[in-house]
Amino acid sequence: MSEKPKLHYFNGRGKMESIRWLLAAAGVEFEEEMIETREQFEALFQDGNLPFKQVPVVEMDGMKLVQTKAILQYIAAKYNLYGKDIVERVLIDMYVEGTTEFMEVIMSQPFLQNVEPGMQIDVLVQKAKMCYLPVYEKVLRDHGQDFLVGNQFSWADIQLLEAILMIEEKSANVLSNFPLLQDFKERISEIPTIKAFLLPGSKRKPQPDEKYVQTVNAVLQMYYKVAFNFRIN
Ligand SMILES: N[C@@H](CCC(=O)N[C@@H](CS)C(=O)NCC(=O)O)C(=O)O
Repeated sequence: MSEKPKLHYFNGRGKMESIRWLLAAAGVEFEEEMIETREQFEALFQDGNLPFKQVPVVEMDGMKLVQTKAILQYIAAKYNLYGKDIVERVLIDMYVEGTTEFMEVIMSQPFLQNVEPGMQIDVLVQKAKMCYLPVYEKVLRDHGQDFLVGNQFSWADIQLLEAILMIEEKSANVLSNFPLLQDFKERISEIPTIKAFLLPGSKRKPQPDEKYVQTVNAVLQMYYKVAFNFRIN
């Protein structure tokens, strides 16, 4: 029997959360090694085998996987959540890229300084309503099917649900003008593996709090002072 994947990351959402969602949706149990200190972070890379010295790191199938997108693509392909041909695959990639882009803006928000918090949330919600959600509503309307791609449950559906729930945390009625996305949310949330992941006590992480932000800042040290540049256009 193969070992459970082991996820190395902070005890919070960040770039690992979509990986947690995808594994959970695929029905794969996993373990987590939470990074709390700079020493732990550096120890991860001491053998020199991890090229970018960044997390997420996922140990699975005898490999230490890095780079979030590559990890997600591997898991999606392995568990048949990545379409049946290259046309479906590119659609899944396109839809996933859209949700990733949006979730990354939300994710970086607690680490930004000198921007008034209410202002950030207003901009995010407006952008979701005007630019992102209409794309997915239209896809569902145009083909009239239950899932985004190929009439089959895929990584694109999983990540869209993750993104919808994240936006709803900022604005509860954000789906009010998107009836097909409301139905989509209900439908995908009922898939047994996802339903279980949405229950309290699962490995799904809560919204970032002060402690999470402090830990990430302390572990990554200088990194956040230079890496984030908030784009609102
Ligand atoms: N392209 C990488 C970026 C990963 C990344 O920026 N990770 C951050 C934590 S969320 C990190 O480890 N930063 C430390 C560094 O770059 O030195 C991915 O998508 O996995």
